[in-house]
Amino acid sequence: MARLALGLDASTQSLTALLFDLDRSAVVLRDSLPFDALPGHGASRGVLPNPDPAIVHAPPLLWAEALDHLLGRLRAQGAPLEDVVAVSGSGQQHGSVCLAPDFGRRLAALDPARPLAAQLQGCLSRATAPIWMDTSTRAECVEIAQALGGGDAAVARLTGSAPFERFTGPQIRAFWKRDPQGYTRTGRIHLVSSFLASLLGGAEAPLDPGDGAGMNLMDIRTLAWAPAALEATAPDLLSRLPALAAPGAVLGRVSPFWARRHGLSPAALNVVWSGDNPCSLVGLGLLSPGETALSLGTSDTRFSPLADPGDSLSPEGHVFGHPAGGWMSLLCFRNGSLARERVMRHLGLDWAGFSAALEACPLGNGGGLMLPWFEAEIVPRVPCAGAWTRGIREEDPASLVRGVVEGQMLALRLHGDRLGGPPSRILVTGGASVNRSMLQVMADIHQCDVVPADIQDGAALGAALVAAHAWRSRREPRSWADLVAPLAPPADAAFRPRHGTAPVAAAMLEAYRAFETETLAGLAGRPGSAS
Ligand code: XUL
Repeated sequence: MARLALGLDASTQSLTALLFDLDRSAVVLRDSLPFDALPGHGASRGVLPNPDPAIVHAPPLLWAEALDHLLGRLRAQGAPLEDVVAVSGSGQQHGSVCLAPDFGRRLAALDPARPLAAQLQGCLSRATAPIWMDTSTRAECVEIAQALGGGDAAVARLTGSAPFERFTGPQIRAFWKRDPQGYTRTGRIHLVSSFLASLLGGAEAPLDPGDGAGMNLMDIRTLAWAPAALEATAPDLLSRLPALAAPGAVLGRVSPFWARRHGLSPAALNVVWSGDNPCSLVGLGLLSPGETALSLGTSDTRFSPLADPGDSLSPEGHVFGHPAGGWMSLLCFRNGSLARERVMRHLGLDWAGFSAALEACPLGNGGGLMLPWFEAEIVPRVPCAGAWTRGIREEDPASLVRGVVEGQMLALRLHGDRLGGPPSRILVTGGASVNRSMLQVMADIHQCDVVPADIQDGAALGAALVAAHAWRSRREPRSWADLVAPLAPPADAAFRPRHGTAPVAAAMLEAYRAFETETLAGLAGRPGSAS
């Protein structure tokens, strides 16, 4: 009989399941259910329409139905769910599900003969869940920073992040202000991760420090709720929050509901879930500080394990718990592919032409620099759009393409090193990671190896590995490193920094730092667009 770990990933638009074979260290089955396949909840691509673009909510019962449907579909396909020894999951971060006080009792009484979502009608004290795309809580962020004293930096020092609109604390404060009666009716506020783990376990599940840190409510050092942050957010909040568990904690067995309904082994361990970013870190096998991931997507994201949350917490970045223990840093640069595509389209190029232009100009761009803030930027915080250039030859495609790519890499290094420390090696994922010339620029500027990591469904894989590790640790001591080693991408695919590029990169970084500092000082307090 195989021994399988089931990893689930509830992302914005779909629910994905992976079965990981513990003996073969390999993924043996994958299935993904787009939420659009379940049309009964009024959502499109996982979110509910709203006339106000700042308000982005999702219907929580859609997630419940998706879990029921996907496990049923796996069973119908003949997936050996009876061989599953442990289950864990990954959830889109920050989204909050408000539940009536009897939620836990109702979970324990679910009837396996009936669909799950129908039985949860009436459990919600708020019909919809604000998710990470919601930006409607600026006022609450300011109020929380004021109430805690010391501004954004103080909130970041306490909770690992400055108050952000999408974080759960500001969202809870907005709920309490806008609908005090709804707040009073709420017995428990789960995140997407702990809501789904509760459904799997048939009992209220705790949060792990990876997802708990995405709320502006947890003390990032002690990994316990921070009373001052709770106080600054909403009244009587502690009793409404789930417990916080250790990373990878075993919560018990999956509920008999799942065994009877879909044939999941009743002996399978129910392991605490985490957020999708912490799970992706595990899926990429990143365990030690220095090992860094760059995901090149619409936005570019940099994340790496951290030994210590440190004192130099950045009001632009985030520190979360690491599902394998310790901490992780995360920085999200809004102008990723967004900016690259803007330059590509402006020059009438395709990606091959973009790469050729990049290679036509040597490292350093003859002293030219670009601050690639085509849209308002998150890191550093730039409220107005504008691609600021110095010494870029506007009529020369090579100079412009190199300007945007080098500007992005220098920003990744400058701000990434500040929060996450210098990388020893970079694993690069996401659509743009196929652009080889860009990876060479990345290696030259960061002065470390850059390895393309073709890992599918990193968050679901990370969740499966968390489940696998929890199950193994109960039997034989097995290190995290042993578990992830067989999945490492081949090192011979690495891009290495080219000989002689270290001093060039160091000079570029200094010039970029100075240009950025000057430009930000000039922009301070200046609203509107700079482009
Ligand atoms: C992280 C964040 C997103 C969501 C996406 O802070 O908001 O990455 O986790 O699912």
